[in-house]
Amino acid sequence: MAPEHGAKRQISMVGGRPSARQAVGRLVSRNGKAKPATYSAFGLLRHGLSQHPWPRVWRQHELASSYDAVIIGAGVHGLSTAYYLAERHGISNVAVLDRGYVGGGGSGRNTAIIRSNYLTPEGVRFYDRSVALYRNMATDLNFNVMFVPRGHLTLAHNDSSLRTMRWRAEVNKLQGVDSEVISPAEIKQLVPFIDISPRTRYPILGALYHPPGGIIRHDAVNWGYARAADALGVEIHQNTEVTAIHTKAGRVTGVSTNRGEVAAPIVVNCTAGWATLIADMAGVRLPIITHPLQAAVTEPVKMFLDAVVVSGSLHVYVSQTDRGELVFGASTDAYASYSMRGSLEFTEELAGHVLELMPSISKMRVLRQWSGLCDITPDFSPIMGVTEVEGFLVDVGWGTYGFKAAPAAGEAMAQLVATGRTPELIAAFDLARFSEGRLASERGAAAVGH
Ligand code: PYC
Repeated sequence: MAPEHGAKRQISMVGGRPSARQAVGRLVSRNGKAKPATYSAFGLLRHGLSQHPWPRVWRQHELASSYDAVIIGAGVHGLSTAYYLAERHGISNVAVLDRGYVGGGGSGRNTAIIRSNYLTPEGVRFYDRSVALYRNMATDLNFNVMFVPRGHLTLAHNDSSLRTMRWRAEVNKLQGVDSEVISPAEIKQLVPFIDISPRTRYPILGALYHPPGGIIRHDAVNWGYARAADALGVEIHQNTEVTAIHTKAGRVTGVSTNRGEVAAPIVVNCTAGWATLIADMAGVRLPIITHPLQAAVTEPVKMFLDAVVVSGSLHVYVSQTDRGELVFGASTDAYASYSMRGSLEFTEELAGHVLELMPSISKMRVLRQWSGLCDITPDFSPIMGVTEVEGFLVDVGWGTYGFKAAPAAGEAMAQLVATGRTPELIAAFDLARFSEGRLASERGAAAVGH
């Protein structure tokens, strides 16, 4: 355990969970823990025959005047923090506030890639914990999150990126994570449609192959956490914008919202895109610059691409969903902005790069493109933990890594709230590292160059 932080909690962790009767459509298990209603073939049949509506996946509440903890942001980080607070630590008098809707920010806009093939030992250990939690998530949350570990390939098109892939493979192996560098012929076996000929503009020299990597259904992860947190007594408040954060004598006391005032001894900033603006409200400055990141999806076709394929040099990553669509992403837009508009330049560049890798898909049509916001820190690692304002905690600065990190981040942040101590797993990602000169650079593990 890292040293205790100054923000020792003064809150009493009274359960506050709903009774079995209050939790309509929810159950209380034999060990006394509240659980969401089980989704099963029998349940489906019963509901079909009885024509009874399914219970709401999460409920609406009046906003109370105080909570043990307020979490800002009902994306996957805020929801997972709330879920683990309730599930692991019995702290359920918690409000998750969001000015929009559940999963409406980066949590519903990412390309849903899961992996732990990072560059630093701290990063590998941390993201590997997330992969482990994702692996069991469907069972833990009783929600089909559709995680498929299809394998993840990061292509190397020049000697220096091949060297970085070898470096990452060695660091991964030392941390017990399955990654190795493979040859173009082995790549071709995994991805038959890829062009590995030496005549291309960026010939493929090898790849970092990471079998545990894969894809998941991101909306299902958001909804699964929201449903499970709600069943444990957490309140989710959509359309509830935080307009101010209050402090007294160096510690947080609560927030103002468009629906009223809320007192809380703990406020956790789990926002992305607007993390700096929220932190500003508490008087905390974060070393973050926000850039848009665009993505696109094609019409569905028969399955032909099993692995996730990433090319840093071509600034593109691609995977095929279970429905058959190809999902593409690229680098962040070059300029800092809060805009979430797509651009024609993005689609044109993306198409050119994808066809350099897979010329045979030139007839596929792009159906949709969209954009999200990435909060980028100087070392491409997140900022998790305490701030100079007691009780004001941050889980921010995720750049392009946020979605895949959410289970481990939520678990660790919940532990920090509950115990007052920073878990070892996230100690390297504290805010103080920027003033103390101990960065944790994960730039070399970015899917594509930014
Ligand atoms: O880091 O794997 C990644 C990633 C994919 C899309 C954005 N980031």
